[in-house]
Amino acid sequence: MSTIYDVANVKGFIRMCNDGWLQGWHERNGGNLTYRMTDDEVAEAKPFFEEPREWVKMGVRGENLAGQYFVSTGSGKYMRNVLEDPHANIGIVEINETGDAFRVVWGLANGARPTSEFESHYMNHCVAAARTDGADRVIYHAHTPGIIEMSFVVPLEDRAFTRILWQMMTECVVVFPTGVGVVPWMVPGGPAIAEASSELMKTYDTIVWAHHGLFAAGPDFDTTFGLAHTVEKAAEIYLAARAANGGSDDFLNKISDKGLKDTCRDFGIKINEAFVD
Ligand code: 2HA
Ligand code: ZN
Repeated sequence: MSTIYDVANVKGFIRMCNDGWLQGWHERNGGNLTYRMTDDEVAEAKPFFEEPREWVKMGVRGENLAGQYFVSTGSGKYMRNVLEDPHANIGIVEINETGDAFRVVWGLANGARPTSEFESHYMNHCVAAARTDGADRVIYHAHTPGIIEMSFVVPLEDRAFTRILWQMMTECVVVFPTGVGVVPWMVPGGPAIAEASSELMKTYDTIVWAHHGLFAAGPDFDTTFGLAHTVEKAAEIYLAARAANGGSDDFLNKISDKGLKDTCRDFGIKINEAFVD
C-alpha cells in the first residue's frame, strides 16, 4: 500500500465522481457523494491519515453508524476536479461515538469541509444501513437533468413518478422494484431535507428531489451509479417520447401492468404491489 489511493474504494470513489461529471450531472459544485468505509479499509487507510481536525456538530444524530468513517466530496468542490486533485476535493471524516459530530482525518485540504449535504447523507446512511442489514454503503446525489425536467410536468407523488419510470424501459422495474420516493421542492443543504429524505429512505433506495435531482443509495459504486443512470435514462426517454408525441404522454403503446408484474415474477423480484393495478 503505497498511497491512500491504492485503497480499492478510495480509487472507486474517485472514479465515480468522474463518471458523474462525464454524464453531465455535476455542473459547477453540483452533486455530492459519500461512502461508508469497511473496517478493513479504515485499517488500510489509517497510515495515511493526517492530524484530525476539530469535531463539528451536526444538526442530526444517528447512533447506528457512530464511530464509522466516510469518504466524502467537499463542500463547494467540483466533481470535475476530483480526479485531478483528490486531496483537495474529497476527504475522509470520522463520526464521533454519539453519532452527532464529525471530524476530518484526511484530505479536504486547506480547511475545506465535507459536502453541504453531509447531514442528509449521514442520516440516510443510517436509515439505508438499517434497512439493508449494513449492506448499503454509498449515497449519491446528482443533478440529473431528465429527472429535474420530469419534476416540472408530472405529479410529485411516489406512485405516479414510479409508474412512469417503470414503463419507459423494460428493465427499470428490475433495477428499482420498490420504486422511487419524491420529495417536493425544499431548501437544499439543511436538516429539513435530510429528515424528509430519510423518511422515504426507510422504503426506497432512490429519491427524487423535485427541481433539484436524484438521491440514491446502494451497496457499492457500480450498483448505485447504475441505479442513478437507469432512473435518469428512463426520465430522458419519457421526455423524448412525450415530445415526439406532441407533448402528451397518452402513448400509442406501452408496457402493461401485467408486463411489469410478469417481468418481476420471472426475475424472482418482489415488485411494490401498491404501484401496479
Ligand atoms: O453540492 O448539490 O445539493 C451542492 C449540491 C447541494
Ligand atoms: Zn444538489
